Amino acid sequence: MHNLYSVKMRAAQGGPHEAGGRHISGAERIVPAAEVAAAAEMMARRAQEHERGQPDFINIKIESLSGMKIRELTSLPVYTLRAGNCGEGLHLARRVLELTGVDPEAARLAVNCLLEGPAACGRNMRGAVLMDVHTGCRLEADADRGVRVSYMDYHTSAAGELSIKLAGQGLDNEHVKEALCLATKVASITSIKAELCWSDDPGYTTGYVASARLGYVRISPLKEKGSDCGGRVFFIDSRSGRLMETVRQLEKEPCLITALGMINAEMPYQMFVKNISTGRVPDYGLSGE
Ligand code: PML
Repeated sequence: MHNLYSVKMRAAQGGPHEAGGRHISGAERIVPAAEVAAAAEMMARRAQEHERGQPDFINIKIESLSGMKIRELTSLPVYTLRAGNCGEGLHLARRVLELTGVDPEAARLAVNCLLEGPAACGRNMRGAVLMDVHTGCRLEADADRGVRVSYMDYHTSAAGELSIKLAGQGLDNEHVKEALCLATKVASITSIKAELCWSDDPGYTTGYVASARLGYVRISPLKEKGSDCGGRVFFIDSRSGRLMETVRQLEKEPCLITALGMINAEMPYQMFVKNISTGRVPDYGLSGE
């Protein structure tokens, strides 16, 4: 894996993000030199066709990753849990967060933070909230900016296989592929205990809880159709003393997914708990569920 480039796009309406423009779309890839032009063209088109609106600012950034160490990862196993409505979905999300070791009050605060949207989480914040796993205290240095995860993609061979596997469960769409890639990078950083996310796209109501121990747990729905509230919360143990190093890894360390975890069929919550307590996640004390 050499001669790779990072290609990133961000688009906004009403001027650049840094001048108060409204975020419309963002994407990123890591590709060989020969695919840079095609990736950039695809991103420009994607920015212009986004359901959140027509951007008047599109930034495409291309950087060589030459000389940088690129970590190779296996994607998290995927689970899907169905809820009767958003309230039930959010309740499930809090329970799964608690299974990862997030304090119940921190889980409640994280859900509220995403429900209340950008105004509560920092105006125009495109990055993620960093929250203490025990206390629910916000840890990011700049609450308006948040923490941005960057420099991640699938290796070409894994991307093809992933599409086939996801299609088998009716999940072969960009939301799932990009979120699974990001969640896998985030979960691979040992100081991060869990992540909560749902999309700010008004038409996309599924979200997830992810962690290295439980996998990528999709929950549907987590929000009402038509709502543009959404975002990400990463839970970190601030007592680890690794806050700055964690932010550096999230924002700067390149990762490529070269192998794939299981893509499971939709299952009830109780079966999910049984699955993780008897199978891949030994020694986790979930048998009381
Ligand atoms: C999925 O269906 O697995 C994706 C859920 C989160 C999507 C986040 C986003 O697209 O902004």
